[in-house]
Amino acid sequence: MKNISQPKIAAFAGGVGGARMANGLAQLLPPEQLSIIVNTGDDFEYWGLSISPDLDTVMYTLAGIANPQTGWGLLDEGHRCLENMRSLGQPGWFGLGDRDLATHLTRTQWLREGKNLTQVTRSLGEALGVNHAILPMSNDPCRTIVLTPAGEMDFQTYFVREQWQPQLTGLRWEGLSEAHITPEVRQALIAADLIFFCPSNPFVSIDPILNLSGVLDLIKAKPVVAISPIIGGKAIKGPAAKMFDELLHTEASAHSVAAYYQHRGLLKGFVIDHQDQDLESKLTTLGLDVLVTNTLLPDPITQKQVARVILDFVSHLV
Ligand code: FO1
Repeated sequence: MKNISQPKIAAFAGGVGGARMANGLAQLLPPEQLSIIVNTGDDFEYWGLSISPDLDTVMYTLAGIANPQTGWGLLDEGHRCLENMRSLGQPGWFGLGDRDLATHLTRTQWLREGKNLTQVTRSLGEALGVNHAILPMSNDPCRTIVLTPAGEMDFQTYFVREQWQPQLTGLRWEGLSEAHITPEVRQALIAADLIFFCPSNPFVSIDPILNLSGVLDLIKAKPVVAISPIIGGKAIKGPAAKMFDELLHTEASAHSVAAYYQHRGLLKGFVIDHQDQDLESKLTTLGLDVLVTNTLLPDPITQKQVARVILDFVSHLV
């Protein structure tokens, strides 16, 4: 019998909600019990720099230096470089802050020197005092491409430049057939007693990880628990609700999130907010163990409280 009081958790995360949930777990679980596997489908090149927004958002959040208003980028940030880039006729739609630039310059340099993304992320995290393993899902590029009636575009152009307003007709991943999970991700999935899907966008944060060859096989024998990123039919941030409508032509709800994952028979447990407690019985008919609790994650103290309730819940599932 596993030492269930010390379950090893592999958490899948992307975006601000994912980072905040990971931060709650990281406050309660030591590094040897928590691996955070992060989406890299949002990665792109901008100003000649290699940008990995979801890796940086997890790293900054765990380091306690993320901008609390936006959730991404750094607090106490300036934008002098951005101003000058604009005056030089450079694009300015992706707001890179002055302090944040150091991360992108360093990542770009280290990648150019031959470090892989996992090594770069480890070194950046160590420099910022983050002890938990922040694991890119792959060292290979596997970029989310958004399909719209007007053509396709990379994820950041859709999400930031177009403020995720274009109507989606589909998604695809550039490089998916050549991309591999990293040895570190493989090891984390094999060692995990439980897989946890953070409250991230199922389509552009969790699916890019699940799509990678071998991941579904590595997790199918494990208990998987997800927390809904949709509360009261709405996403806290970003296009998740809009994507249920445009991609699946279904109404966004905690139930549609669970059903989306259950089509692949993925989940054993599901966490929903108090606002959605009327969905509990419907969810149990999907064969799910359901936890109803607060799932809003505005600050580190609340993130830790939510994580504690979730860890108590999942300890009965491993
Ligand atoms: N999101 C925005 O909506 N506007 C921005 O200008 C912006 C800049 C930015 C810079 C660095 C970074 O790590 C993230 C940034 N984001 C910005 C957020 C980012 O686009 C999203 O958080 C993820 O890609 C979605 O998961």
